[in-house]
Amino acid sequence: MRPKSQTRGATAQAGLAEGTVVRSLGTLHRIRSEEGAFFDCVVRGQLRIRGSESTHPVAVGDRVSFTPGNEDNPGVIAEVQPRRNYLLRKAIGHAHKVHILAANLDQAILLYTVEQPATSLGFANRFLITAAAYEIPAIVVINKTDILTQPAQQQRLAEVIEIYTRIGYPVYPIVANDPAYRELAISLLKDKVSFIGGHSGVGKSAFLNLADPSLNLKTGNISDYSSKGKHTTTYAEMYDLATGGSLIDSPGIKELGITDMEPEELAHFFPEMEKLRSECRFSNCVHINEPGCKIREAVSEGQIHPSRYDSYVKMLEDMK
Ligand SMILES: Nc1nc2c(ncn2[C@@H]2O[C@H](COP(=O)(O)OP(=O)(O)OP(=O)(O)O)[C@@H](O)[C@H]2O)c(=O)[nH]1
Ligand SMILES: [Mg+2]
Ligand SMILES: [Zn+2]
Repeated sequence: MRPKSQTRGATAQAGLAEGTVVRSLGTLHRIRSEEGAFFDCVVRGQLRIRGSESTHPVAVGDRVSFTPGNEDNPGVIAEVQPRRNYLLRKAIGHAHKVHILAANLDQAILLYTVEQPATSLGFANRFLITAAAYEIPAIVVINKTDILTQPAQQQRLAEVIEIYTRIGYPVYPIVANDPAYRELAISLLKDKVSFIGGHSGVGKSAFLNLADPSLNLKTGNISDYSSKGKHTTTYAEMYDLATGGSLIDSPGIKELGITDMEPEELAHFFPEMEKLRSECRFSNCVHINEPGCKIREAVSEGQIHPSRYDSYVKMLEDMK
């Protein structure tokens, strides 16, 4: 354990700069200092690791104090400040570990596609509920609406808009490679730190390019974007927009994860269930087979969309 005097704010320590992690690649972390300069830094044994359940002690969006390096040696991260919030997914190959995707967010953007590739409602629900659980406001952006030419596709689009609008999420149908949507993208991102999530190929990088064409990020080929899991973007990176705000682009995700939640808490993060919960006969109702359950009544009466209740049941099972 380190002496108390050294664990105080990093600003108290001479020679340390403060900044934000904008990218994290293997052992090298790129930091943007308060003055807007970039430094590549490594982590040394001295780092105070908060959230030790993570496979990775430093995440994009982390506020850190660091010693800048020079031409021959990378800088060194001294301390990671406590995270205001974060999003995570389960780490591949580590049953009990998680991978923090991004930290200290003002907003989570779910980039949804009806087709090419189709995003499942289950994925969308889990994304929104996870963001809510970490107190991150979320919005739904539906991309590739230009390819929905068949009546059945239009109907599907209308249904998705209806599901999420009704429960209170802002929903924006867009076409990321059409500059007519640039002003909208800019206004959604302005002066916020946003994370954009969605499957590989939904157009996350295209959305960044829409908001700021000077970023010129690599996007997938038209010819392979219908096949899932192409992963054109291979690591998370935070980009500052000329028009204000920062956006974290990341590789496509399969799903987000939640840790440390009690089963009775899950319904809190479904806005349409949260409203009705207090009307269940039992205060500790988990809305599966208890008598007098208002939530199940609302599902059978069509007030709660079946896909939302399905997601609820699946997420509850995952917690066991
Ligand atoms: N028709 C159409 N194509 C789009 C739209 N937005 C993006 N695309 C195309 O979809 C493909 C995938 O876009 P990307 O931006 O690379 O997707 P991504 O979500 O960043 O994918 P990963 O980096 O693999 O996670 C590219 O060929 C884009 O040009 C859109 O609104 N309409
Ligand atoms: Mg990408
Ligand atoms: Zn209930």
